[in-house]
Amino acid sequence: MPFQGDIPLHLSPEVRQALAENRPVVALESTVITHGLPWPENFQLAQDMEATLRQEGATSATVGVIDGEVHVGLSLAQLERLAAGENQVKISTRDIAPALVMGKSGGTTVAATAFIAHKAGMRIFATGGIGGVHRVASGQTFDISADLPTLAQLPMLVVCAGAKSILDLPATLEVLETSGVPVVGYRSDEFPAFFSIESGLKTSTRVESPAQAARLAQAHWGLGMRSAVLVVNPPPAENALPHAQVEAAIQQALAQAEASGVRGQEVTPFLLGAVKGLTGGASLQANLALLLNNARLAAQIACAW
Ligand code: PSU
Ligand code: MN
Repeated sequence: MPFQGDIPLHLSPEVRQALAENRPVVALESTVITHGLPWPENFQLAQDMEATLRQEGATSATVGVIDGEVHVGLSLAQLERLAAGENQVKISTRDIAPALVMGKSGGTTVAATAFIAHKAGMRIFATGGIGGVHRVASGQTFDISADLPTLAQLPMLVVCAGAKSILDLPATLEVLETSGVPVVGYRSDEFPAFFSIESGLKTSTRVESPAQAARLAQAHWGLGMRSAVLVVNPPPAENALPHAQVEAAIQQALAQAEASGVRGQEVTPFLLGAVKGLTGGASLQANLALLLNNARLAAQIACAW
């Protein structure tokens, strides 16, 4: 009976040591590697994220599932397997146990990564954009990412560039408000729309420094709150795309999704892929730049902790 008792997390030696010595560690997700970016950019990006964390003085803990084992901190060979491998599954919170039992390999979403990182004793996590409330296409009634209920329940500080405007951003912000998740603009009052600095929506508060972000999260949890703190970092201006340009691509992507009858966990990767195709290389460059930007800020917050 291999699964009696607690499921072991396989920590890399670096992650184990950094946690034991109370040094800064930042968790990274891997659905962006398996389902969010094309090969070989995904493999390069995974390495660049880790290098960025190291340069800022933090240890990287990329979370993923390999052959039915949960890993926190991946070797280069394991990163390459997730990036290059066929048939990698997308693993959200509901999918972790099935992946373990079936011996699968795959990338963990924001929800699954936050869950595992918290279990491993981490507090800080960097990603590109969180999942949220989907826009409702005709014939479909309801689609809310497990990222939202997970952020409602886990005391993790998550650094992201908001959420992609493939989602219903006002509804996503409302659910975060209902869930008691502070949405903290990093040197900005505006909720970013991933590729775009502007969304027309406001954050609930802002901070001016990594140390202030750390203090805000400590105060939130010091009160006894159990919800996440979402630090939203605008994408770098050099690579950001105008909101209107992205919106035109999204309208087309949504129409394609509806025509092809895409449902369930395929919706997000389908829309992301369609938007990427429609905006050309510009959105890929923006995506890579904002991921590194978020890793940098997360490392600075971890170091200020
Ligand atoms: N947003 C992106 N790129 C991504 C994702 C979201 O810009 O790759 C991934 C994240 O891993 C996120 C997941 O947790 O998609 C959300 O999928 P769903 O809506 O099926 O929960
Ligand atoms: Mn969904």
